[in-house]
Amino acid sequence: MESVGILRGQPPETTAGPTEALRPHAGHGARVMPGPSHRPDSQLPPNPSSLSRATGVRVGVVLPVYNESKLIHQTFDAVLNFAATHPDYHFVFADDGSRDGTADMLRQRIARSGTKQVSLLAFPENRGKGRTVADAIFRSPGEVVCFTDGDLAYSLDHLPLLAESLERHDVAIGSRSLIPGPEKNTKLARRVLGWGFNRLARVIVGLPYRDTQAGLKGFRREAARQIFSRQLLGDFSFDVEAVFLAHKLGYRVGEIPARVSEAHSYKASKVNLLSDPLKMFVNLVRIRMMSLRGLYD
Ligand SMILES: Nc1nc2c(ncn2[C@@H]2O[C@H](COP(=O)(O)OP(=O)(O)O)[C@@H](O)[C@H]2O)c(=O)[nH]1
Ligand SMILES: [Mg+2]
Repeated sequence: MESVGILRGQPPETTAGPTEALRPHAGHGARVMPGPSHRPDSQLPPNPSSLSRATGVRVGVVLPVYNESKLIHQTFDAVLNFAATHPDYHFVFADDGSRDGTADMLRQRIARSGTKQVSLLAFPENRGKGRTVADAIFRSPGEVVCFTDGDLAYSLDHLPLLAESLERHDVAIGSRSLIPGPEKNTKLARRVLGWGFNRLARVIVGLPYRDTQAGLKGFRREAARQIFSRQLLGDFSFDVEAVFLAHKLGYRVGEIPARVSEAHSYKASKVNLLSDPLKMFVNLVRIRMMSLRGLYD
């Protein structure tokens, strides 16, 4: 399968501009996400499409990271180990303005390791996880493109399962609900909020899935292009919006069990348990309204 740039007839570059050009809705006036104002400092090859063909990248993996300096060496070691036994995978770390040196650490590790299987896409300012993941997906090589949280909340062993599901589906999403209760490694408050949110997602935007929010998802390339070119919301609402778009566009969506690692349950989250659920509720209503107004068409 060809990559985004080839399909659109425009070679993707490592600057933010051309990515926006791939988005049919960019000049729509309804875009909620702020437009890119900076060139990313990127070590990605200039043309991910040619990389995909030249090196036979089958699975591209985007790892969003923000202020993860405490964990980044551990994550990088795990990625290098995985890459060594999976030569058809390519990883893109996606950082936007970490203030704790995460991007510098990654830059050094990539240079020192000499690996061709890991790249860094670093924006100078924080723009939110959703927007950064979407931009990295557009630039990532691979017949299929996945993203998974850069703090390795889900072990890399999940990736082959996602890729396998993408042989049968256009989109595959990780679901913590498919893991039995006691093994979920998620705090009770998050589980209750997650349950409530997914019920609301069912009622407000008609999604039949029990977990839209796990940071573990994969897409066939054309599905990724169709979905991420329509995205209007950044931040943590981008997950449910991506699943909503997959559903609305009629793509086959598969679910795989997503097991949160035990270590992750002790880690501080960037999700605010008071303000974020409220924002996400408002965003569900916005998704519904924007869909009714035809802004996703
Ligand atoms: N690039 C980028 N990554 C982010 C941002 N916010 C969170 N992340 C990353 O997204 C992943 C999930 O965030 P986290 O705070 O761990 O959320 P939680 O596990 O759901 O509590 C982690 O790897 C974070 O480093 C952001 O603004 N930009
Ligand atoms: Mg996390």
